[in-house]
Amino acid sequence: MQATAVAQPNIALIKYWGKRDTELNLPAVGSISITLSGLYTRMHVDFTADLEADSLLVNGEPNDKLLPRLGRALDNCVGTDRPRARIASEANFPIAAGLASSASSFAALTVAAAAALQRDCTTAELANLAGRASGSAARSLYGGFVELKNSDDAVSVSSILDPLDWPLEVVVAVTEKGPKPVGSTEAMEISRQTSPFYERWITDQESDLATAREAIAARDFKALGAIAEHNCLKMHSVMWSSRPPIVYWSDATLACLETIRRLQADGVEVFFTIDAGPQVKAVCAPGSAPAVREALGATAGVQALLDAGLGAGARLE
Ligand code: 2P0
Repeated sequence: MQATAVAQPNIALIKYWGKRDTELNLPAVGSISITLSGLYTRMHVDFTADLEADSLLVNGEPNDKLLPRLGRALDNCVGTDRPRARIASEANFPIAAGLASSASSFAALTVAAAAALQRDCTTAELANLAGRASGSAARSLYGGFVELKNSDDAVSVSSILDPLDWPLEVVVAVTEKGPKPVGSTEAMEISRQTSPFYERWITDQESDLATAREAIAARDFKALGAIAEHNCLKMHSVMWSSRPPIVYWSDATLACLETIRRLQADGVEVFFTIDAGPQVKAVCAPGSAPAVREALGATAGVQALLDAGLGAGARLE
């Protein structure tokens, strides 16, 4: 009754921020993301009949703080009458720092848990189960360019372009390695309840999704960059205008944006996106990554760079 799965984080180009149902963890808006290669979470789940309690190792260290949420995800995935589990997780990038570690963790956990108990689930079912644990995790079940749409009381997720058809690259500028001040689950609810911009964020999302979808279909880098940057800054405006304000940026975040603006002015094909954390993700057209890497590496406050291409969906090992 054990299995191991690997999943890669994904970065939303058109973001998910806000829930329409907190009980079922259903997003208020659709989203479009790219699944990364190079960064991964590997999750081993071992259900054992005589265990008294679940346990969790994260990169080899016991972790009781994250355990309850993973235990709830297992309950939700395979039922509360499940045997207790030994869970071991391993990631090659910082967790809980706005690098989408919950997406890859819950995608891998769901795939491993279902396989360990020989549940015969389709990818669409696994995506919904992963999404119950973390909205963005539903997208990491699929590779390349991925769209998440809302349906009645579920999500419907699909790959809209294969990575080989448009092999973009991503340079992540890590500006802080510590955990973020407020988790996105809590922050989204604060925004929904208090930001005067929240309603407009929701109503404009369909049009941003359509623009991004068209840009991806046409492989139009400029158009995709323009809508992705706009959607990202709009989401952060919702966060900043919440009460209390939710500000994930640091001065290094802004310095990275300035570097990217300078690269764009010099004709380098790159755009930025920023999630619930201070890291800046620079999305690069094929061939642009070396120049972006060099410029971000020389930007004040950048502590490390991570390189990624576009990768595959979650899978068993
Ligand atoms: C996204 N983020 O679309 C957006 C952009 C962060 C900013 O999805 O509450 O960890 O677990 O469903 O998936 C992060 O939120 O939130 C996220 P929950 P999740 O990638």
